[in-house]
Amino acid sequence: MKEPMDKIKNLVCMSLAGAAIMPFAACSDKKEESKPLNILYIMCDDHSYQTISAYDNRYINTPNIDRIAADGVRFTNSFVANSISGPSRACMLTGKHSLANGFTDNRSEFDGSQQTYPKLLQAQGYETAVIGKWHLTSDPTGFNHWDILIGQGDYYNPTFICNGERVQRKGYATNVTTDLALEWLENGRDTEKPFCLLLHHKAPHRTWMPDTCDLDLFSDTEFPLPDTFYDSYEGREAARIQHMSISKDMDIVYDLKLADKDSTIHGRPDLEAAGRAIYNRMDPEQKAAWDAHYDKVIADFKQKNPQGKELDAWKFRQYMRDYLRVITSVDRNIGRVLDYLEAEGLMENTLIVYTSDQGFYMGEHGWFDKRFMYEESFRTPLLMRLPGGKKGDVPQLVQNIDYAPTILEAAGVEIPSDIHGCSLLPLLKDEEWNPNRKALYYRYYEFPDEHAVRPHLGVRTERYKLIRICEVPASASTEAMPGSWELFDLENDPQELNNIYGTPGTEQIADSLKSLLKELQLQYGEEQYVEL
Ligand code: SGN
Ligand code: CA
Repeated sequence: MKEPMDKIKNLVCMSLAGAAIMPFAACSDKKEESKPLNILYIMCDDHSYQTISAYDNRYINTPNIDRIAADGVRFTNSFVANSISGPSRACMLTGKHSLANGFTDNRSEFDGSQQTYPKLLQAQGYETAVIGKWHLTSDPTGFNHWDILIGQGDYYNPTFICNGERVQRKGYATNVTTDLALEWLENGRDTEKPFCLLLHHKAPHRTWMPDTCDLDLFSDTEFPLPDTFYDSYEGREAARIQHMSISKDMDIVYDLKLADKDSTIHGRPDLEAAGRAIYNRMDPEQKAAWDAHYDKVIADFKQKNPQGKELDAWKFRQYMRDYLRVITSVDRNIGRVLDYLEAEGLMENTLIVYTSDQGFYMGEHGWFDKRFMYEESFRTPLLMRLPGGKKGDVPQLVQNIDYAPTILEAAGVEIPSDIHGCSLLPLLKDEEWNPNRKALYYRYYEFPDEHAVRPHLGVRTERYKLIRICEVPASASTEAMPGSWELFDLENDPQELNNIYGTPGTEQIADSLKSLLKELQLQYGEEQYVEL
C-alpha cells in the first residue's frame, strides 16, 4: 500500500524546521527503466542474522526484510572485515580494509577526502544521499544530501545534522529516519538522475529501546539460553577476559530498563545515570506509554528478585524481548520503503541491499555486543535484490569490502584498481565469480574500551579459521599480555569451543593458514604492521 505522502511531508517539513528545505523536483517523463540502476542500500546497526527470519526463524518473523530475500539473493556466508561500526562503515564506503582507509576503530576520524563509492557515483551523475546513523565523525562527503544522527544517535526525539545544521525531531528514530528517506525519495532528489540512497538505521543498537507501540510484544515469550551461554572459554584467553557478558556486564537499569521511580534498583552508577538520562529524552506521552509497560516489569522483578542463574535467565529473556521489539519496528519501516518503491514503479530499476554493520551475539558464549572474529559477530546478514537477477542462496564467502565494487559495477561505473574487495555482481546474475583472494582477512583494533576485546587478526577459509590474538604491551590501564593463536575446524566445531591450535596433527593446517594470513597481509599492504 502506498504511504500517504502528505502525512510524510508534514512530518518531515515540521522536523526540517531551521534546515534548508529542498525544492520539489519536477516530475520526470523519462521512463525509469531507461536510467542506470538506482541503489537503495539499507543498513541497520548491530542486526544479527539470528533475528532475520530469512536466515533463522527461531526468534522472530521479519516478513518485510524477507521480501528482499524472496525476490533476490541471500548470502549465506557474508562477513565483515572489522566487526565494529565506524570501521565497518569505512570498509563499506571505500571497499578497502581498515588500515588502508585509515579508520581502524571507533575513535578514528574518517578522512572524507578519500575515494568512496558514493563520490564515484556522484561524479557519474548519480544523486546521492545518506540518512540515519553515520558514525564516521567527519562530515559526510560525496552526498548531495545528508541527514545524519549525531554519533550513535538517540531512539527517542533524536537530533540529526541535516546538511550541516542541527535539528531535533520528535518521534522514534526508526520511524523518523524512514520518514526522512521517503521524503527525500519523493521530493528531495532530482528525478532526472539515478539515485543512490544509504538508509542507515540506528536500530537495533544498544540499549534496544522499543517504539511505544511495540512494548507489549514478546511479553509472553520465553527464550531459552543458547547452548553456549555458560561457555568456559577454555583455551581462549581473549574470550575469557572480555567485558560483554550478559551475566556480568549487561546493566539491569541501563540496558534492561529497570529505572524504578523510587530508585531502589541499582546498576553500575555511571550506566544507571545514563539510563535515566535516556528515559528523560521522552516527552510526557512517550513516558506514559513507556511506564505503562516497564512499571509492570519492574514490579515483577522486585517481587521475584531473581539471583544467580535465575537472574541470568531473566536478563537474557529481557534483552531478547527488547531487541526483538526493536527489530519489529525496523521490519515494519522497511516494509514502508518497499511499498513506496512498488507504488512508484521503482522496484524494477533499483538494486536493493540489506545488511548490518556487523553481526551480534544473542547470548551465544554468554555475550551481547560484537568485535570478535567468532562467527556470530564476524558474519553479517546480506540480502540483495537485483531486478531480473538471481533468486536464491549464494554460498560463496563474501565480505563488506565487496559492497563498494558491487554497487559501482551495478551502476556501470568503473571500479578503481586500488579497491580491495571484488564485485559480487556476477553472483547476483548467477554468473561465474572469480574473487581476487584465497580467503577472508579480518582485523580488529579497539582495546581496552569499551568491552575489553583484545586486538586480533585472522584468516577464514570455508573450513578453518586461524586467529592471532595480538600481544598487548603494558600500559597505564592494562598489564602486558602475550600473543596467542586460536585455530577452529568450523566443520566439526561450528560453535568454536575447541581451540585446536597446537594439538598434534594440526601443525600442517596451522602452517598453511599462517602462510595464507601473511599472503593476505601482503595483498592488503599490511605485512609490516604485525609480526606473526
Ligand atoms: C557504544 C555501546 C557499546 C558498543 C559501542 C560500539 N555502549 O559505545 O556497547 O560496543 O557503542 O558499537 S553504549 O552504552 O553507548 O550503548 S558500534 O556498533 O557503534 O560500533
Ligand atoms: Ca554496529
